[in-house]
Amino acid sequence: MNHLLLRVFLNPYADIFTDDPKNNVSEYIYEKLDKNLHLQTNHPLGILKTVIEEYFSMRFKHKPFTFYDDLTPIVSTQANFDSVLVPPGHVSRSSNDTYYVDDNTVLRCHTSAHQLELLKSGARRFLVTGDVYRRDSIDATHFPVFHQMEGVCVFEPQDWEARQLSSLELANSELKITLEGLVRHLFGEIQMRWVDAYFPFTEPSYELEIFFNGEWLEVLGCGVMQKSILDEASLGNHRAWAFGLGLERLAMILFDIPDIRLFWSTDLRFSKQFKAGMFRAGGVGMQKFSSYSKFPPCYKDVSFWLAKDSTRFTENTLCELVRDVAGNLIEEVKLIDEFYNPKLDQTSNCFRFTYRSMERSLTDDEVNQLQEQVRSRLVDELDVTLR
Ligand code: FA5
Ligand code: MG
Repeated sequence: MNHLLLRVFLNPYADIFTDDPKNNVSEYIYEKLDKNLHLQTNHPLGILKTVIEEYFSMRFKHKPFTFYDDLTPIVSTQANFDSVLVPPGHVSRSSNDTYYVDDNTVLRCHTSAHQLELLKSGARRFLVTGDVYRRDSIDATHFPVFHQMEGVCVFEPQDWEARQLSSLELANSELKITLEGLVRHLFGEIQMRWVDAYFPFTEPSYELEIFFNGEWLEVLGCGVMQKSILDEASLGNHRAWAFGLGLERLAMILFDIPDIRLFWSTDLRFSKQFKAGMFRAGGVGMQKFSSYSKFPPCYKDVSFWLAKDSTRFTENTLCELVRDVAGNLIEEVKLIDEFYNPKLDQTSNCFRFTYRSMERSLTDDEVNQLQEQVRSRLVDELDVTLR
Protein backbone atom coordinates (compact mmCIF):
# COMPACT_ATOMS: atom_id res chain seq x y z
CA MET A 1 0.00 0.00 0.00
CA ASN A 2 1.47 3.39 -0.85
CA HIS A 3 1.91 6.13 1.73
CA LEU A 4 -1.11 8.18 0.78
CA LEU A 5 -3.39 5.15 0.82
CA LEU A 6 -2.05 4.08 4.18
CA ARG A 7 -2.55 7.53 5.67
CA VAL A 8 -6.04 7.70 4.25
CA PHE A 9 -6.80 4.28 5.65
CA LEU A 10 -5.56 5.14 9.14
CA ASN A 11 -7.36 8.47 9.31
CA PRO A 12 -10.80 8.28 10.89
CA TYR A 13 -11.95 10.94 8.44
CA ALA A 14 -11.14 8.84 5.36
CA ASP A 15 -14.69 8.99 4.07
CA ILE A 16 -14.41 12.68 3.24
CA PHE A 17 -12.19 11.65 0.30
CA THR A 18 -15.00 11.59 -2.23
CA ASP A 19 -14.81 12.18 -5.96
CA ASP A 20 -17.71 14.59 -5.71
CA PRO A 21 -17.11 17.44 -8.19
CA LYS A 22 -17.69 19.93 -5.36
CA ASN A 23 -14.97 18.38 -3.16
CA ASN A 24 -12.10 20.87 -2.74
CA VAL A 25 -10.35 19.41 0.33
CA SER A 26 -6.65 19.07 -0.43
CA GLU A 27 -4.47 16.37 1.08
CA TYR A 28 -2.70 19.02 3.13
CA ILE A 29 -5.97 20.02 4.79
CA TYR A 30 -7.19 16.47 5.10
CA GLU A 31 -4.14 15.55 7.15
CA LYS A 32 -5.02 18.18 9.73
CA LEU A 33 -8.42 16.65 10.50
CA ASP A 34 -7.30 14.20 13.17
CA LYS A 35 -4.71 16.44 14.86
CA ASN A 36 -6.98 18.04 17.50
CA LEU A 37 -4.30 20.41 18.80
CA HIS A 38 -6.82 21.86 21.26
CA LEU A 39 -7.01 18.49 23.04
CA GLN A 40 -3.26 18.27 23.66
CA THR A 41 -2.84 19.36 27.28
CA ASN A 42 0.77 20.54 26.89
CA HIS A 43 0.17 22.39 23.62
CA PRO A 44 -0.30 26.18 23.79
CA LEU A 45 -3.81 25.84 22.33
CA GLY A 46 -4.74 23.12 24.82
CA ILE A 47 -3.32 25.19 27.68
CA LEU A 48 -5.23 28.30 26.60
CA LYS A 49 -8.47 26.34 26.16
CA THR A 50 -8.16 25.00 29.72
CA VAL A 51 -7.44 28.47 31.09
CA ILE A 52 -10.51 29.93 29.38
CA GLU A 53 -12.69 27.07 30.63
CA GLU A 54 -11.40 27.69 34.15
CA TYR A 55 -12.26 31.38 33.85
CA PHE A 56 -15.83 30.48 32.87
CA SER A 57 -16.09 27.96 35.70
CA MET A 58 -15.01 30.65 38.15
CA ARG A 59 -17.19 33.40 36.77
CA PHE A 60 -20.32 31.29 36.39
CA LYS A 61 -19.89 29.14 39.50
CA HIS A 62 -23.61 29.13 40.28
CA LYS A 63 -24.88 28.66 36.74
CA PRO A 64 -22.15 26.52 35.25
CA PHE A 65 -21.17 26.37 31.60
CA THR A 66 -20.92 23.02 29.80
CA PHE A 67 -17.79 22.45 27.72
CA TYR A 68 -17.78 20.63 24.39
CA ASP A 69 -14.50 19.91 22.61
CA ASP A 70 -15.01 16.85 20.45
CA LEU A 71 -17.84 17.69 18.06
CA THR A 72 -16.96 16.58 14.53
CA PRO A 73 -15.71 19.33 12.18
CA ILE A 74 -17.60 17.72 9.28
CA VAL A 75 -21.00 19.37 9.31
CA SER A 76 -23.93 19.98 7.01
CA THR A 77 -24.22 23.21 5.04
CA GLN A 78 -27.49 23.57 6.94
CA ALA A 79 -25.64 23.69 10.29
CA ASN A 80 -22.72 25.77 9.05
CA PHE A 81 -24.77 28.39 7.20
CA ASP A 82 -28.57 28.13 7.33
CA SER A 83 -28.87 27.49 11.07
CA VAL A 84 -27.05 30.77 11.72
CA LEU A 85 -28.98 32.73 9.09
CA VAL A 86 -26.22 33.09 6.50
CA PRO A 87 -28.25 34.10 3.43
CA PRO A 88 -28.22 32.05 0.22
CA GLY A 89 -25.53 33.33 -2.11
CA HIS A 90 -23.44 34.88 0.68
CA VAL A 91 -19.72 34.87 -0.23
CA SER A 92 -18.78 32.65 2.71
CA ARG A 93 -20.80 29.85 1.08
CA SER A 94 -18.65 29.86 -2.07
CA SER A 95 -16.10 27.14 -2.81
CA ASN A 96 -13.59 29.96 -2.88
CA ASP A 97 -13.97 30.48 0.88
CA THR A 98 -15.15 27.12 2.23
CA TYR A 99 -13.96 23.51 2.01
CA TYR A 100 -16.73 21.33 0.63
CA VAL A 101 -16.86 17.56 1.01
CA ASP A 102 -19.92 17.47 -1.23
CA ASP A 103 -22.83 19.76 -2.02
CA ASN A 104 -24.42 19.34 1.43
CA THR A 105 -21.34 18.82 3.60
CA VAL A 106 -18.50 21.14 4.58
CA LEU A 107 -15.57 21.37 6.98
CA ARG A 108 -17.07 23.82 9.48
CA CYS A 109 -15.78 27.35 8.94
CA HIS A 110 -16.76 28.42 12.46
CA THR A 111 -17.86 26.84 15.71
CA SER A 112 -21.13 28.79 15.36
CA ALA A 113 -22.22 25.78 13.28
CA HIS A 114 -23.09 24.11 16.62
CA GLN A 115 -25.12 26.91 18.24
CA LEU A 116 -28.56 25.80 17.16
CA GLU A 117 -28.15 22.03 17.59
CA LEU A 118 -26.87 22.54 21.15
CA LEU A 119 -29.65 24.99 22.04
CA LYS A 120 -32.16 22.49 20.67
CA SER A 121 -30.61 19.74 22.78
CA GLY A 122 -31.33 21.82 25.89
CA ALA A 123 -27.92 23.46 26.48
CA ARG A 124 -28.26 27.04 27.84
CA ARG A 125 -24.68 28.03 28.75
CA PHE A 126 -21.84 26.42 26.88
CA LEU A 127 -18.42 26.66 25.28
CA VAL A 128 -17.53 24.73 22.13
CA THR A 129 -13.88 24.37 21.16
CA GLY A 130 -12.85 22.92 17.83
CA ASP A 131 -10.78 23.08 14.67
CA VAL A 132 -12.27 25.19 11.87
CA TYR A 133 -11.35 25.40 8.18
CA ARG A 134 -11.22 28.31 5.75
CA ARG A 135 -9.69 29.03 2.41
CA ASP A 136 -7.96 32.30 3.20
CA SER A 137 -4.89 34.45 2.60
CA ILE A 138 -1.43 33.40 3.81
CA ASP A 139 0.50 35.37 6.42
CA ALA A 140 1.70 35.21 10.03
CA THR A 141 -1.80 35.45 11.56
CA HIS A 142 -3.87 33.48 9.00
CA PHE A 143 -3.89 29.72 8.54
CA PRO A 144 -6.41 27.55 6.65
CA VAL A 145 -6.99 25.45 9.76
CA PHE A 146 -7.34 27.18 13.09
CA HIS A 147 -9.22 26.78 16.34
CA GLN A 148 -12.20 28.62 17.69
CA MET A 149 -14.02 28.69 20.95
CA GLU A 150 -17.70 29.53 20.83
CA GLY A 151 -19.55 30.80 23.87
CA VAL A 152 -23.31 31.03 24.29
CA CYS A 153 -25.28 32.21 27.32
CA VAL A 154 -29.09 32.26 27.44
CA PHE A 155 -31.05 34.51 29.82
CA GLU A 156 -34.62 34.11 31.09
CA PRO A 157 -37.10 36.94 31.73
CA GLN A 158 -36.46 36.85 35.49
CA ASP A 159 -32.75 37.58 34.83
CA TRP A 160 -33.41 41.00 33.30
CA GLU A 161 -36.48 41.78 35.36
CA ALA A 162 -34.50 41.30 38.58
CA ARG A 163 -32.00 43.89 37.35
CA GLN A 164 -34.57 46.29 35.92
CA LEU A 165 -32.92 46.22 32.53
CA SER A 166 -34.28 45.44 29.12
CA SER A 167 -33.32 42.00 27.85
CA LEU A 168 -31.08 43.59 25.23
CA GLU A 169 -29.31 45.78 27.79
CA LEU A 170 -28.68 42.80 30.02
CA ALA A 171 -27.30 40.56 27.26
CA ASN A 172 -25.20 43.36 25.82
CA SER A 173 -23.61 44.42 29.09
CA GLU A 174 -23.08 40.85 30.36
CA LEU A 175 -21.37 39.98 27.10
CA LYS A 176 -18.90 42.85 27.28
CA ILE A 177 -18.20 42.41 30.99
CA THR A 178 -17.57 38.69 30.55
CA LEU A 179 -15.18 39.13 27.61
CA GLU A 180 -13.32 42.13 29.04
CA GLY A 181 -12.91 40.08 32.22
CA LEU A 182 -11.51 37.22 30.18
CA VAL A 183 -9.00 39.48 28.43
CA ARG A 184 -7.84 40.93 31.77
CA HIS A 185 -7.60 37.45 33.26
CA LEU A 186 -5.37 36.39 30.37
CA PHE A 187 -3.26 39.49 29.82
CA GLY A 188 -3.68 41.84 32.78
CA GLU A 189 -3.54 45.42 31.60
CA ILE A 190 -3.51 45.46 27.83
CA GLN A 191 -4.85 47.82 25.18
CA MET A 192 -8.15 46.59 23.73
CA ARG A 193 -10.99 48.16 21.77
CA TRP A 194 -14.52 47.26 20.67
CA VAL A 195 -15.29 47.72 16.99
CA ASP A 196 -18.81 47.57 15.53
CA ALA A 197 -19.18 44.57 13.25
CA TYR A 198 -21.72 42.59 11.29
CA PHE A 199 -22.68 38.92 11.61
CA PRO A 200 -25.97 37.55 10.25
CA PHE A 201 -26.60 35.74 13.54
CA THR A 202 -26.15 38.61 16.02
CA GLU A 203 -27.47 42.15 16.43
CA PRO A 204 -25.77 44.25 17.63
CA SER A 205 -22.41 42.70 16.72
CA TYR A 206 -18.86 43.60 17.75
CA GLU A 207 -15.28 42.57 17.26
CA LEU A 208 -12.67 42.86 19.96
CA GLU A 209 -9.17 43.92 18.99
CA ILE A 210 -5.99 43.80 21.06
CA PHE A 211 -2.85 45.83 20.43
CA PHE A 212 -0.02 43.38 19.72
CA ASN A 213 3.35 43.74 17.99
CA GLY A 214 2.54 47.28 16.89
CA GLU A 215 -0.87 46.57 15.38
CA TRP A 216 -4.49 45.94 16.28
CA LEU A 217 -5.24 42.23 16.06
CA GLU A 218 -8.85 41.06 15.84
CA VAL A 219 -9.29 38.26 18.36
CA LEU A 220 -13.03 37.60 18.50
CA GLY A 221 -16.47 38.34 17.10
CA CYS A 222 -19.60 38.48 19.25
CA GLY A 223 -23.04 39.93 19.75
CA VAL A 224 -26.59 39.47 20.94
CA MET A 225 -28.11 36.42 19.26
CA GLN A 226 -30.81 37.03 16.64
CA LYS A 227 -34.26 36.27 18.03
CA SER A 228 -35.14 33.95 15.17
CA ILE A 229 -32.41 31.51 16.24
CA LEU A 230 -33.86 31.40 19.74
CA ASP A 231 -37.35 30.97 18.23
CA GLU A 232 -36.09 28.02 16.25
CA ALA A 233 -34.88 26.46 19.51
CA SER A 234 -38.25 27.13 21.20
CA LEU A 235 -36.68 29.84 23.37
CA GLY A 236 -38.78 32.69 22.01
CA ASN A 237 -39.09 34.58 25.30
CA HIS A 238 -35.35 34.37 26.04
CA ARG A 239 -32.25 36.43 25.16
CA ALA A 240 -28.72 35.26 24.54
CA TRP A 241 -25.24 36.49 23.84
CA ALA A 242 -22.71 34.60 21.74
CA PHE A 243 -19.05 34.97 20.86
CA GLY A 244 -16.47 33.15 18.75
CA LEU A 245 -12.79 33.66 19.49
CA GLY A 246 -9.68 32.60 17.63
CA LEU A 247 -7.50 30.54 19.97
CA GLU A 248 -4.34 30.96 17.88
CA ARG A 249 -4.58 34.75 17.91
CA LEU A 250 -4.97 34.86 21.70
CA ALA A 251 -2.23 32.27 22.20
CA MET A 252 0.14 34.28 20.00
CA ILE A 253 -0.37 37.29 22.27
CA LEU A 254 -0.28 35.30 25.52
CA PHE A 255 2.90 33.35 24.80
CA ASP A 256 4.50 35.78 22.34
CA ILE A 257 4.42 33.31 19.44
CA PRO A 258 5.40 35.19 16.26
CA ASP A 259 3.94 32.98 13.52
CA ILE A 260 0.74 30.94 13.39
CA ARG A 261 2.49 28.02 11.64
CA LEU A 262 4.42 27.28 14.83
CA PHE A 263 1.31 25.74 16.39
CA TRP A 264 1.72 22.83 13.97
CA SER A 265 5.40 22.37 14.67
CA THR A 266 6.57 19.05 16.08
CA ASP A 267 10.03 20.49 16.73
CA LEU A 268 11.02 19.90 20.36
CA ARG A 269 12.47 23.40 20.54
CA PHE A 270 8.86 24.54 20.26
CA SER A 271 6.89 21.89 22.13
CA LYS A 272 9.14 21.59 25.17
CA GLN A 273 8.49 25.25 26.04
CA PHE A 274 4.82 24.56 26.90
CA LYS A 275 3.45 22.72 29.90
CA ALA A 276 -0.05 22.42 31.34
CA GLY A 277 -0.23 24.64 34.42
CA MET A 278 2.32 27.20 33.16
CA PHE A 279 -0.30 29.97 32.89
CA ARG A 280 -0.13 32.78 35.45
CA ALA A 281 -3.15 35.07 35.85
CA GLY A 282 -2.69 38.29 33.92
CA GLY A 283 0.43 36.78 32.39
CA VAL A 284 2.39 38.05 35.43
CA GLY A 285 5.73 36.29 35.72
CA MET A 286 4.72 33.75 33.08
CA GLN A 287 7.38 32.21 30.85
CA LYS A 288 6.93 33.44 27.27
CA PHE A 289 7.99 31.59 24.15
CA SER A 290 11.61 32.24 23.30
CA SER A 291 12.04 32.09 19.54
CA TYR A 292 14.86 29.92 18.37
CA SER A 293 16.91 31.61 15.73
CA LYS A 294 14.87 32.79 12.79
CA PHE A 295 16.01 31.29 9.53
CA PRO A 296 16.46 33.45 6.43
CA PRO A 297 13.43 34.03 4.17
CA CYS A 298 13.59 33.43 0.45
CA TYR A 299 11.50 35.68 -1.81
CA LYS A 300 10.14 34.62 -5.19
CA ASP A 301 8.01 36.80 -7.43
CA VAL A 302 5.73 35.58 -10.17
CA SER A 303 3.90 37.77 -12.71
CA PHE A 304 1.13 36.61 -14.98
CA TRP A 305 -1.79 37.68 -17.15
CA LEU A 306 -5.22 36.60 -16.00
CA ALA A 307 -7.29 34.86 -18.66
CA LYS A 308 -10.09 37.12 -19.91
CA ASP A 309 -12.71 34.43 -20.06
CA SER A 310 -11.91 32.35 -16.97
CA THR A 311 -12.86 32.80 -13.34
CA ARG A 312 -10.59 30.05 -12.09
CA PHE A 313 -7.98 32.36 -10.66
CA THR A 314 -8.68 33.86 -7.23
CA GLU A 315 -6.24 34.87 -4.53
CA ASN A 316 -7.59 32.18 -2.16
CA THR A 317 -7.19 29.50 -4.80
CA LEU A 318 -3.64 30.63 -5.45
CA CYS A 319 -2.92 30.42 -1.70
CA GLU A 320 -4.47 26.98 -1.55
CA LEU A 321 -2.29 25.81 -4.42
CA VAL A 322 0.88 27.22 -2.84
CA ARG A 323 -0.04 25.64 0.49
CA ASP A 324 -0.54 22.31 -1.23
CA VAL A 325 2.90 22.51 -2.86
CA ALA A 326 4.93 24.08 -0.05
CA GLY A 327 3.04 23.11 3.13
CA ASN A 328 4.40 24.97 6.15
CA LEU A 329 7.37 26.32 4.18
CA ILE A 330 5.29 29.19 2.81
CA GLU A 331 5.16 32.16 5.15
CA GLU A 332 3.37 34.80 3.12
CA VAL A 333 1.69 35.37 -0.24
CA LYS A 334 1.26 38.99 -1.17
CA LEU A 335 -0.06 40.83 -4.22
CA ILE A 336 2.62 43.46 -4.90
CA ASP A 337 1.52 44.78 -8.28
CA GLU A 338 -1.60 44.79 -10.40
CA PHE A 339 -2.32 46.67 -13.61
CA TYR A 340 -4.69 46.66 -16.54
CA ASN A 341 -3.43 46.91 -20.10
CA PRO A 342 -6.22 48.52 -22.17
CA LYS A 343 -4.60 47.60 -25.49
CA LEU A 344 -4.56 43.90 -24.61
CA ASP A 345 -7.69 44.22 -22.48
CA GLN A 346 -5.89 42.08 -19.89
CA THR A 347 -4.95 42.32 -16.23
CA SER A 348 -1.56 41.45 -14.87
CA ASN A 349 -0.81 40.40 -11.29
CA CYS A 350 2.50 40.10 -9.55
CA PHE A 351 2.67 38.08 -6.33
CA ARG A 352 5.55 37.81 -3.92
CA PHE A 353 5.97 34.50 -2.11
CA THR A 354 8.00 34.37 1.07
CA TYR A 355 9.37 30.90 1.74
CA ARG A 356 10.84 30.23 5.16
CA SER A 357 11.06 27.22 7.40
CA MET A 358 10.50 27.59 11.14
CA GLU A 359 12.97 24.77 11.74
CA ARG A 360 15.93 25.03 9.39
CA SER A 361 17.56 26.89 6.50
CA LEU A 362 16.10 26.14 3.09
CA THR A 363 18.44 25.47 0.18
CA ASP A 364 18.16 27.41 -3.09
CA ASP A 365 17.51 24.16 -4.89
CA GLU A 366 14.65 23.24 -2.67
CA VAL A 367 12.94 26.62 -3.01
CA ASN A 368 13.48 26.70 -6.77
CA GLN A 369 11.81 23.32 -7.06
CA LEU A 370 8.81 24.47 -5.04
CA GLN A 371 8.54 27.62 -7.11
CA GLU A 372 8.74 25.64 -10.35
CA GLN A 373 5.87 23.43 -9.22
CA VAL A 374 3.80 26.46 -8.25
CA ARG A 375 4.44 28.10 -11.63
CA SER A 376 3.47 25.08 -13.64
CA ARG A 377 0.35 24.35 -11.59
CA LEU A 378 -0.65 28.01 -11.91
CA VAL A 379 -0.72 27.59 -15.66
CA ASP A 380 -2.39 24.17 -15.63
CA GLU A 381 -5.02 24.80 -13.00
CA LEU A 382 -5.72 28.53 -12.91
CA ASP A 383 -5.65 29.49 -16.60
CA VAL A 384 -3.02 32.19 -16.30
CA THR A 385 -0.20 33.09 -18.69
CA LEU A 386 3.17 33.61 -17.06
CA ARG A 387 4.99 36.78 -18.07
C1 FA5 B 1 -16.77 34.15 13.21
O1 FA5 B 1 -16.25 33.09 12.87
C2 FA5 B 1 -18.06 34.17 13.98
N1 FA5 B 1 -18.63 32.84 13.96
C3 FA5 B 1 -17.79 34.65 15.41
C4 FA5 B 1 -19.04 34.90 16.18
C5 FA5 B 1 -19.59 33.91 17.01
C6 FA5 B 1 -19.67 36.14 16.10
C7 FA5 B 1 -20.75 34.15 17.73
C8 FA5 B 1 -20.82 36.39 16.81
C9 FA5 B 1 -21.36 35.40 17.63
P1 FA5 B 1 -14.80 35.65 12.31
O2 FA5 B 1 -14.83 35.14 10.95
O3 FA5 B 1 -14.53 37.10 12.49
O4 FA5 B 1 -16.21 35.38 13.04
O5 FA5 B 1 -13.74 34.80 13.13
C10 FA5 B 1 -13.65 34.86 14.54
C11 FA5 B 1 -12.19 34.88 14.97
O6 FA5 B 1 -11.48 33.77 14.40
C12 FA5 B 1 -11.42 36.10 14.48
O7 FA5 B 1 -11.64 37.18 15.34
C13 FA5 B 1 -9.99 35.61 14.54
O8 FA5 B 1 -9.50 35.64 15.87
C14 FA5 B 1 -10.12 34.16 14.16
N2 FA5 B 1 -9.77 33.91 12.72
C15 FA5 B 1 -10.52 34.19 11.62
N3 FA5 B 1 -9.88 33.79 10.48
C16 FA5 B 1 -8.70 33.24 10.87
C17 FA5 B 1 -7.60 32.60 10.18
N4 FA5 B 1 -7.59 32.41 8.84
N5 FA5 B 1 -6.55 32.15 10.91
C18 FA5 B 1 -6.56 32.29 12.26
N6 FA5 B 1 -7.56 32.85 12.98
C19 FA5 B 1 -8.62 33.32 12.30
MG1 MG C 1 -13.81 38.83 11.62
